[in-house]
Amino acid sequence: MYVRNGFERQHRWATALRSTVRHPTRVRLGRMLVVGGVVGLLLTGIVSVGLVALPARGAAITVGDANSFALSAVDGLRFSPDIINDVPVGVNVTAIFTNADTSGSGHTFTVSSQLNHTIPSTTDLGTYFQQYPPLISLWENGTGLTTNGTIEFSGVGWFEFVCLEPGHFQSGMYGYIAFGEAVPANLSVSAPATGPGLAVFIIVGTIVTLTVIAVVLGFVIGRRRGSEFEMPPQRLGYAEPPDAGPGGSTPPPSSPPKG
Ligand SMILES: [Cu+2]
Repeated sequence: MYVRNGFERQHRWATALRSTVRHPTRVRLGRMLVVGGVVGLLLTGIVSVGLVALPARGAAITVGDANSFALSAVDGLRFSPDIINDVPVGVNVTAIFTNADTSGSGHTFTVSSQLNHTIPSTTDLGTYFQQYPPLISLWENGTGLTTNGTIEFSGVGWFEFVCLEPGHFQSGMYGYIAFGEAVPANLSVSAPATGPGLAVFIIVGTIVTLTVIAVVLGFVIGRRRGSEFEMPPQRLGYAEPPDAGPGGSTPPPSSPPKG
């Protein structure tokens, strides 16, 4: 009775300790594992979808001896590829332009005629192309549709190409095409404002979330294991072991009685 009363004074603490070894907590732990697993799978899916949805950046092709090349306008206001190397010089080359943008937006493939020149992003393209008529300008308004045209340049060098739809160039819809050489390495198409930023956000968010889940699970599991080893047996409802007498002179129970 005395011992029992003593534990009743610690009612809340004792209850908390006891609850850690009961089945409901194992069920709760199982639920946490399931929820954590589901959350992890969902986040993995989100990351996968996010990465797939992002257009390939810096994709390059080399035309070489071919007499045609293909490129697409893709989701996110990008060209793919956006680097076209080594187009043959002095011959008609067919450009095959596909509108693969699932948003339904129209796009153009419009190549500047100003040799080895990068168009500043603040340029008004209407005015610019009046001054420098494009080498080629293909427009395709329908998703999944393709249009063709030819381009020819009798020299070695590179040109920038853009999309003329309002705001698309400013959003990063441009690329470079080089005749008789590769596009210079210092020319690259800048990352879209929402593309890699969004991917980084998703990846970092996933890492943080999974780390939090791991820490929480580690804490729960560690607490549960700790409770198995550290909890005093009487708090688990077991009988207390017999006290050793003063001086510890109690004989071990295996000792045969002397007679
Ligand atoms: Cu466009």
